[in-house]
Amino acid sequence: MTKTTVSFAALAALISVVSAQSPVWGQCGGVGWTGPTTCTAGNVCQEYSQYYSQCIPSGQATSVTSASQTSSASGSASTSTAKLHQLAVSKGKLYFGTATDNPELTDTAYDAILDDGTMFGQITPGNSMKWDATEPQQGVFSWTGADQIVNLAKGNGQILRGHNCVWYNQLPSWVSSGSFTAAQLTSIIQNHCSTLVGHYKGQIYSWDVVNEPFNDDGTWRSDVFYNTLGTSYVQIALEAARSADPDAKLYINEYNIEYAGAKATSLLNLVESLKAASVPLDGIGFQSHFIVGEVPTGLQTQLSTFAAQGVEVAITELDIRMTLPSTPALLAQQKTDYTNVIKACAFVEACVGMTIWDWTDKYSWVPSTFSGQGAACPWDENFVRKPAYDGIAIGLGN
Ligand code: 9MR
Repeated sequence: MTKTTVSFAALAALISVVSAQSPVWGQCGGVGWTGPTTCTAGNVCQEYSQYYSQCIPSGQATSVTSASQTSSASGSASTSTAKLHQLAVSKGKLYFGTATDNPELTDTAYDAILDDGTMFGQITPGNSMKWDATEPQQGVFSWTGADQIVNLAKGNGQILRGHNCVWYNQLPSWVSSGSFTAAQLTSIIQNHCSTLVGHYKGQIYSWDVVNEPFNDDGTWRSDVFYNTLGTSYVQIALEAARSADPDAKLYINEYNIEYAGAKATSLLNLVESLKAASVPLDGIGFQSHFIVGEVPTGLQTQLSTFAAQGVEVAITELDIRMTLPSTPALLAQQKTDYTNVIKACAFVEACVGMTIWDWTDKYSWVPSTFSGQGAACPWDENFVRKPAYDGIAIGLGN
């Protein structure tokens, strides 16, 4: 009878592979992925494409049409040879940039494109500066993920947008489920924003200090901040950020303000009242998560209207999704749509730059949130440029 001997080291390695679990927002699957395929408690492994699955909080999981079923329709290709950040600068803009996220950075083919400072002159961390990542327990700050992206951008000569200090979403439960007095929550916000912004003092071009404060009907969003402090939380956060880094541009970032309506009006009124009260506010971010064929025609007017209140503006999270599968007609419309968004910013002097919410369909947030939709980025999931890429170049005058 033969005896099988397993070395202790091999056994330990096996146990660690079997027992390891990815944390929230960590990768948990995809072609070539050899790490953990399960998630820590409270999170589920959500497939974004055949190449990438991510741990997300259980409440945010949806059923997904895999982006792998959605490759760009054949016959549609980009022909532009221009580099987007270079074009933006030649148009007098500060940057053309992209969001990225830590788990993607293990993808070396992805990195090769991300690291091209002539393509992307600006980076926004998609998740790693959020409250759940940076202050998971009260007073305990964690910079690992955010530092990785800040260092990468600095190494590439790319400027950074910080995202974000105060948002109703991706809050650790000690904040979202806490029951605080107004004084306690004031000091919690001050400590969070000043520590976060202060940690990166001098390294961040602009901060989304307050993210998504309004409901679509223009009422204030009900969350721990508004429910405890009323509208004053906005001022508290902006002032804390200003003292922590006087040179960073301080933004409020919002969606569905790209066309005239109740939400845009509420934000405009807020800008006016903050300015009148000399609260530090430098910019308004237009997220710009659009649908093919439905880009608001009033975008340029909206950018100008906000700029007239004495703030700069920026396109901060652009993507233009479609119902899958993509077709040549949808991709052609998407190209036109990208051109129109970029032109709107190009024509408004106070619009400083544009950021896409990741550059490739491989890592887009869209399919996991809108079932059956995707293909929202200018590069497909195989890093092939789509007609949308040429659309951006055209919008930048090329
Ligand atoms: O891109 C982010 C995605 O990975 C997260 O799952 C999601 C969870 O809330 O947040 C995404 O980014 C959001 C951004 O922070 C604020 N505007 C909307 C973006 C897309 O949901």
